Amino acid sequence: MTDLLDHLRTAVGDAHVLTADPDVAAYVVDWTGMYAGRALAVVRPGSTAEVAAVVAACHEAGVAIVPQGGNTGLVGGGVPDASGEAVVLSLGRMRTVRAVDPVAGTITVDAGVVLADVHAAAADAGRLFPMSLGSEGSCTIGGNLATNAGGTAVLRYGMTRELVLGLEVVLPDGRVWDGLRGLRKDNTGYDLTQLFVGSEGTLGVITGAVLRLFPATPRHATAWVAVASVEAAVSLLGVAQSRAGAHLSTFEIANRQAVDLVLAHLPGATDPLAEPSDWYVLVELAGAATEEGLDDALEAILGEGVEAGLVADAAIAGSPAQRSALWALREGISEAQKVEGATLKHDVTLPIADLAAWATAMAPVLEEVLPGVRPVTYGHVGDGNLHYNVSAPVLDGKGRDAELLAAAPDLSRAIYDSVAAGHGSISAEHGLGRSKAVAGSSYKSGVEVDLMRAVKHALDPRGLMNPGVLLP
Ligand code: FAD
Ligand code: 2HG
Ligand code: ZN
Repeated sequence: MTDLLDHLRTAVGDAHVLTADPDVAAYVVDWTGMYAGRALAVVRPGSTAEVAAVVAACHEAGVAIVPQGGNTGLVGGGVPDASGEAVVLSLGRMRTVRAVDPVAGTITVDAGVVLADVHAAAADAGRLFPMSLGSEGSCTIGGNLATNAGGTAVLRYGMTRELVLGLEVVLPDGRVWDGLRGLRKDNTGYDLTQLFVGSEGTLGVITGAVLRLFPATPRHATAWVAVASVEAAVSLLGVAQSRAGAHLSTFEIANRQAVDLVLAHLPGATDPLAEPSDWYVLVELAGAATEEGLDDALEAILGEGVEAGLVADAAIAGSPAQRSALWALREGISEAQKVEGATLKHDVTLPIADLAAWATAMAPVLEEVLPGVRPVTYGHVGDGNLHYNVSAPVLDGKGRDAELLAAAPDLSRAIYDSVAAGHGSISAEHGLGRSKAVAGSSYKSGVEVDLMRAVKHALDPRGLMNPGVLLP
């Protein structure tokens, strides 16, 4: 392997090939702390040509590559396994915004550009890049594309795959595919761009992307709403859709357990409502600077919700600071649950009409597997997507994480079997990574798995791109 390391140093410079334990430490453990591996080296190329040279050298040496962006993934897909045989290829130095075209509505970026920096570049041009994730200060466009990330703006703008027009990709043998065309219309064969979206680093390394921009929406009307049940939340969604139409940009849900964790663990978080509720919804309408009437529309939604017995109470943001405080209650849940202790994550989608009955039926099933287990349920109810995450039972004031981890296979199987029976998906937006690679294939038909394997084999016949991720 000395030869390979020499080649890598020649390709990217000595300073960007990391091998010492303290230097690689941050790259081999994921955000959750549940996935920790070892790496032959961490390589940090600074350009597409350098990525191509690194990939070609690894291909030649038969060494596996784990692409990594911001390392905020939640399914263990961006960190190596325990073998220590793979190279982690970090896109962290590729942070150039290559071009912004407000009239065409496009922005062209390096894959390592952080999502928040894309927001800022779009805003500087008077436009909006709508993807919105709690991790947006660290996650990268390459990671967003590789996971087909969702988030809180999917309801209005769609998943990442709906926000991309073209890609530049370094293929597993080191060749570069330049698909940075950015055309709205291009019916010239298979859609290769979409093939790489959601491929989780298993088909190539994304090095650049042309993304779609939208008109800016600087006006907001935001409310934190107490509702009695998931059923009430879904009914209120219907009211909001009818009253706000295309202005409805966010409709998120959280149970009391989730909000309690935020209030307990995140400094400055406060409950805006006097009485506790079993469930909450964060509703936001957004519009252009010239659009008036968002506040009236929000009040009409809440008024109709109260009359229909769906809404128990609500806090409306009266200032940008209040809006941020309401958002923090929702966006802080992942972090708060991590501070609380071990988390079993289940990122599920079901038909929206079935969500309420599913969540109601699931709680007693989990209680039977592990008495006292705490469902921390939240997510993108407007997309039919719940984060049905589970925290440990508390006994004598202490979370019993070891019991939770011991029961994890049974708890997750119960949840996934029930989701599959309900014609849902066991990964709505986080991908399969390492944590769900086996489960992902087991809930698909043989035909579907065969097709996926055929695509993988066609692009990466030597199986060097992120082995063990997505496909077991
Ligand atoms: P990484 O974690 O580095 O990698 C993720 C996967 O993509 C890995 O398989 C990796 O190999 C691959 N990859 C990364 N870069 C490339 C590349 N350039 N080319 C090829 N493959 C690559 N996700 C959502 O969908 N919705 C949410 O609302 C959401 N909220 C989050 C909130 C928090 C607090 C956190 C910690 C995470 C959240 N996530 C969410 C998950 C995560 O942020 C997303 O999956 C994000 O898209 C990952 O980007 P990243 O740059 O960190 O990728
Ligand atoms: C969210 O919606 C993210 O907040 C993270 O998708 C969910 O941590 C999680 O399980
Ligand atoms: Zn989410």
